[in-house]
Amino acid sequence: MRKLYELVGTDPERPFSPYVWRTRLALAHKGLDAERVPWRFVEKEVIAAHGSEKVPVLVDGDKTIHDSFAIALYLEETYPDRPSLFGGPGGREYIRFFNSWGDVALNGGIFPLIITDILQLLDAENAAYFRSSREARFKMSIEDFASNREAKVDGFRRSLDPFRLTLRSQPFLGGAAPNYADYIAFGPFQWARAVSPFRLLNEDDLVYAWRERMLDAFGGMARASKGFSL
Ligand SMILES: N[C@@H](CCC(=O)N[C@@H](CS)C(=O)NCC(=O)O)C(=O)O
Repeated sequence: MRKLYELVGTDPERPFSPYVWRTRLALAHKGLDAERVPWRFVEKEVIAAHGSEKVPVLVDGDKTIHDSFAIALYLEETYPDRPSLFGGPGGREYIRFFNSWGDVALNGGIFPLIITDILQLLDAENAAYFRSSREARFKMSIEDFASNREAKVDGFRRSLDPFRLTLRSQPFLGGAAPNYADYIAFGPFQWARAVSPFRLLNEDDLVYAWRERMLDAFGGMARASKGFSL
């Protein structure tokens, strides 16, 4: 019995956490099923029972793991006979750096571009929690944080140059096939796709083509989830 708690708003069919998407793809990579349990920001007591304040939370038999990177490590260690998430020895340590880059450059770069759209997906209680917790974190209003996104998106696109240069030589960060580096990078894009019609990438961008390949991975699992067409 495996269960994955995933963040949703009013629509349980529109999961939007970048971290949970990393875990969804890691489970698919390992060929493992999990029952998806919709969870909303204010339902703190549900995951507190599993020792966490955030999702993803994975319950696998009698084990509970939280934090997307810890879950990836757990899956690699517990299911070594399934395809490797980290591309073998050494990959795990290397991808730890990539996880930090994904959090800082991708999640951080995308957040101001889509944050106002997230509010539209939440009911009044969750929207009030989201606003107050994020405004406390950013020390400014959500509207100020989100201001001028048409100009900010240029800087975000430029920040993807190392990614773009890599994709000149290989279709995935993992090489010929995706691995956990791709799931780290894709989670933030799938988050944006789920919540916002704002265009992050131009169609002639190698990163756009990579995102298309990721949307098609595992039988189009991510593409089948509710999102805006980009
Ligand atoms: N480092 C964690 C971050 C998890 C995280 O921030 N999850 C968000 C959803 S995207 C959350 O559950 N937030 C709860 C809250 O803001 O109260 C991971 O990689 O799993």
